[in-house]
Amino acid sequence: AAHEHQFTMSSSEQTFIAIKPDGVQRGLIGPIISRFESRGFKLVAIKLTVPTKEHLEKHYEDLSSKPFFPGLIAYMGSGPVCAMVWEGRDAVKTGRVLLGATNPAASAPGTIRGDYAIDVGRNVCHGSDAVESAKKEIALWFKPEEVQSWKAAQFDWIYEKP
Ligand code: IDP
Ligand code: MG
Repeated sequence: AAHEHQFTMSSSEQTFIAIKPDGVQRGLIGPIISRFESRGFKLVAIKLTVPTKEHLEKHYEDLSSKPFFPGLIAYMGSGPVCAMVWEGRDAVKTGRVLLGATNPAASAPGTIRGDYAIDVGRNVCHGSDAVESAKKEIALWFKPEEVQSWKAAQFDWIYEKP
């Protein structure tokens, strides 16, 4: 299915985006949401939540052996996170482009991390790195009924073909 997604023009690909505690504290929920909205992506789920240590250890399980892992878990659990699901064509890949590089020092101006962050350990926003991990993350952060299916009135003005 991951393979299939890469070669279709599906406008219903979903990605998990989360504004981290520093982004929430710094008043960046609005500006970050605006970038996804104005690009043409559709918001299908959103909640403000303080994730537990167990939840974060699962979310970042691939990084458990990294030296920065304990600090990462403490940072991510230090306050509310704005968890979201955004939908649209190539939402995963384009979401990562909107985010910029993991290290803000390497992120181009115009990207979220390139405009709002300096330190890799305070990089304001998370985005899934692949369609498969997006599916896993969405299932971890949201119940199926928390993800809305709706038709955006502007759809035909954003996509030539569905
Ligand atoms: P990503 O968020 O761009 O996908 P990952 O490699 O998945 O980057 O790392 C997850 C998060 O862990 C990063 O967003 C960042 O907050 C943190 N992180 C990654 N590398 C470092 C590091 O070298 N020092 C401190 N924190 C790091
Ligand atoms: Mg990652």
